[in-house]
Amino acid sequence: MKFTKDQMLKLYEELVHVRTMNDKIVEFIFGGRIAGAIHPSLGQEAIVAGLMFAYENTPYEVWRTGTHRQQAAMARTVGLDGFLAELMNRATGTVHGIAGEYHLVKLDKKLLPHSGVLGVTPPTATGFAWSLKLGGKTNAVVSCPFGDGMMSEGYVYEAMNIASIHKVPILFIIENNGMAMSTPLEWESPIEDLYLRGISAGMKGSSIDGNDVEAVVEATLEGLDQAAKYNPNVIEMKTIRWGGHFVGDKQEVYRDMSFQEGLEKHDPVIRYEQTLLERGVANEDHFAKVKAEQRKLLDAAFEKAVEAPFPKKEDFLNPNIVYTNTDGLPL
Ligand SMILES: Cc1ncc(C[n+]2csc(CCOP(=O)(O)OP(=O)(O)O)c2C)c(N)n1
Repeated sequence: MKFTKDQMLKLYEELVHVRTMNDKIVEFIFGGRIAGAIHPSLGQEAIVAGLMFAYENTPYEVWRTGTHRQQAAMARTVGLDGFLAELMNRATGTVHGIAGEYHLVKLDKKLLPHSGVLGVTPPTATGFAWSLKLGGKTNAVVSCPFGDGMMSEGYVYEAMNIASIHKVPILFIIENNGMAMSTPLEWESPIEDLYLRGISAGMKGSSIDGNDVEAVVEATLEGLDQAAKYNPNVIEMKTIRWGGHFVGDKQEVYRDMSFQEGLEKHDPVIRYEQTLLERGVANEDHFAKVKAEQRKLLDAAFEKAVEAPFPKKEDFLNPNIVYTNTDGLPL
């Protein structure tokens, strides 16, 4: 795909947006301003930014599942202010702050459920995509990103098998960051290339450099296109988890920390800056400007969210709040 100058600048802005959101999450947790186990996408920004861009630049209606590492993409789907308030369990959140990011569902915004139980999301997403086909809905697809650890759960194989047999309009995206909590990939998989799991289910599949934001966009657009033609498929995006499993997790206790050597070579933001410099599309002043703008935007958004009140006790028992509204369903 040939990216226009505007598209390249937009992609850079998205990368910086995702990186800044990660930085803000770390700042708020270590600053004692929010609590809970939050799993940022530090080092994996190209996947989050690339998916956000692809979802907004495909001709298809994209129903999508979130993950515990895709805060920025989920925020883009449901709205930044509502998402951040939800992340912080504030009453102004997308679903009144009672779901948090893990249990957030917003059907009228095409955000499908994702489960905290590893492995459950691909089967439910496959069922939803199958219903789109059975209901005669065309030009609508499901995008289902998940990690390498989840790929080892039995349900995921079954989901891929069913999707392949019934030609369901779904794109499976495996974010292979080489770690599942404290388990390195080689302890849970005898093969390094996880897209082969999809091939074994009879789907098309590929493996790409998940730290190359343009490669993520191109592969995702193609994968969505195939899915819309009832060719379910899988893309493995290889990346590196920089931090612990969640903010505050002491990964040095269990992880071989040699992965940190030369890490900047894989930094998706630095890499794209080099690409834009080489192409003469942007300069250092532009990079600094975008970083300052994103910082300002997210400083304000995080402050607004954290200042909001918590939900009331009654909200947790209110069925109109607890259960998702099915108004957004297409069929
Ligand atoms: C069935 C189940 N087992 C274990 C867990 C605990 N757990 C939560 S996230 C996670 C690792 C997920 O790894 P991966 O799918 O690679 O995603 P990543 O966190 O690396 O993005 C584990 C083991 C869980 N939530 N559900």
